[in-house]
Amino acid sequence: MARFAFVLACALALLASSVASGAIVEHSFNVNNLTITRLCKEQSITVVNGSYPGPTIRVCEGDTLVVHVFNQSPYNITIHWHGIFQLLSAWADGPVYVTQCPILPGHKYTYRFKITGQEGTLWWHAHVSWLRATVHGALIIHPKAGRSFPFPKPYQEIPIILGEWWNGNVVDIENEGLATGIAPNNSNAYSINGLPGDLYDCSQNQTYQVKVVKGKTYLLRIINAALNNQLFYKIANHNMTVVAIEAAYTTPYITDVLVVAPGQTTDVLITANQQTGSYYMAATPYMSANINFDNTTTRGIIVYENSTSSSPIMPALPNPGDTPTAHKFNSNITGLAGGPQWVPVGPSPHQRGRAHVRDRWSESGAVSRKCHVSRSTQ
Ligand SMILES: *[C@@H]1O[C@H](CO)[C@@H](O)[C@H](O)[C@H]1NC(C)=O
Ligand SMILES: *[C@@H]1O[C@H](CO)[C@@H](O)[C@H](O)[C@H]1NC(C)=O
Ligand SMILES: *[C@@H]1O[C@H](CO)[C@@H](O)[C@H](O)[C@H]1NC(C)=O
Ligand SMILES: *[C@@H]1O[C@H](CO)[C@@H](O)[C@H](O)[C@H]1NC(C)=O
Ligand SMILES: *[C@@H]1O[C@H](CO)[C@@H](O)[C@H](O)[C@H]1NC(C)=O
Ligand SMILES: *[C@@H]1O[C@H](CO)[C@@H](O)[C@H](O)[C@H]1NC(C)=O
Ligand SMILES: *[C@@H]1O[C@H](CO)[C@@H](O)[C@H](O)[C@H]1NC(C)=O
Ligand SMILES: *[C@@H]1O[C@H](CO)[C@@H](O)[C@H](O)[C@H]1NC(C)=O
Ligand SMILES: CC(=O)N[C@H]1CO[C@H](CO)[C@@H](O)[C@@H]1O
Repeated sequence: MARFAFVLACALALLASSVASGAIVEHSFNVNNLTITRLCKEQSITVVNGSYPGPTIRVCEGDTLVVHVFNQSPYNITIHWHGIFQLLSAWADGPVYVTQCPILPGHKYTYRFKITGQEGTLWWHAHVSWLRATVHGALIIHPKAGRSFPFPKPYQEIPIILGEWWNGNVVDIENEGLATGIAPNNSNAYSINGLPGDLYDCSQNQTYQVKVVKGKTYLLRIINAALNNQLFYKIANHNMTVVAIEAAYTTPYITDVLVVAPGQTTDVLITANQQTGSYYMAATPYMSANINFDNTTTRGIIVYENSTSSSPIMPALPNPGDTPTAHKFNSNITGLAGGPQWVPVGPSPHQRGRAHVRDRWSESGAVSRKCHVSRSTQ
């Protein structure tokens, strides 16, 4: 239903404006507390609009996105539009103390920027402290009306947000790490669309499930919203065809495993072409360094329509240190030369590989907390 509504909205935008100018898509975000139970424990987390993950934003390439952020949380907040080029709108990018002062508790701020030259999946997240652990959501950019994907139209699109969960307040956990100089506490779980899945305590009923129809092809929009770890992602018995990363189309690449670094996105097509039944999708870390990390596994279930199976098939996952698998995947991804929004960069498509891996601290705010911009801008 949502998908059809969205297609309609794109068509209306086409009627209402010229093809070139795009529509204005306007939303409000209320940043507030949510009391939630995970891993046997009730705790208060910071989210947008009372949901974890937060709302999915959908635009068409060429649209202008306007988001009014009302900070009803006890924390300083900014929102970063991860991966958006921000052409001529750098001040809307969101990293705290880099492009703006924080939105103080009780204050509001409006982000306004045009999205051009990008199609696919990105995401938005808080860019203050570790709050992005729970303040995040998908940002989906469709081709503008009259244009199509450079691959067959999928039956349905399914956002898959991989998250990282702490038993405890993430701001306190970060501050504890900064104060002691010792690595902050590891996370206690990973999650799929906010649910840790049945390998964790008290989480049997918190396992993400999605229904598919045999014979249909689905576009999974996979986002690694974890803070610290690259993740392997697999679906039992199903290959995936990678068609985009970071809102840029790729040469279609068939694989049975993905590696997605924190902050990165990968769009894949899967066809429900196996026996009617149920199949686990699972994410587990890829970690080549010899350090202590959260080595747990999150999983969700793909259920074929009319399946009567009560024991889903589990994929065999790579070991955390499986660098050959990670390298094979990363080194095989190339841009879709000549495809929509393609811009030749550098001497060869192979040099347009995946972006560098974000380092543990790069977004956590080891920066000055002084702000010289007048409060009236907030
Ligand atoms: C967030 O919640 C507000 C208040 O209920 C609502 O007006 C707004 O449409 C919601 N935003 C999104 C993106 O769903
Ligand atoms: C929101 O959560 C924070 C952190 O747990 C807590 O300090 C604050 O009192 C909560 N505020 C409300 C209004 O519940
Ligand atoms: C970090 O983990 C330790 C050991 O489990 C725990 O005692 C401490 O409360 C945790 N810190 C925070 C801020 O939750
Ligand atoms: C899970 O759901 C079932 C059925 O609704 C219920 O009987 C069971 O107690 C729940 N388990 C947990 C751990 O919440
Ligand atoms: C997955 O792709 C590989 C290589 O193209 C192929 O050998 C294999 O049969 C495929 N597996 C499934 C389940 O489609
Ligand atoms: C995860 O790490 C712990 C502690 O290092 C270890 O005991 C455990 O076997 C590891 N689990 C997996 C699945 O690798
Ligand atoms: C599922 O079962 C219903 C009722 O028997 C049937 O109409 C439908 O076509 C089946 N779906 C698939 C994908 O086989
Ligand atoms: C929130 O931002 C203001 C303005 O930069 C700053 O003075 C204050 O220390 C910040 N609060 C926290 C808890 O970082
Ligand atoms: C299909 C393809 O491009 N395969 C390449 C994947 O990467 C490895 C190196 O890691 C190459 O050997 C393969 O040819």
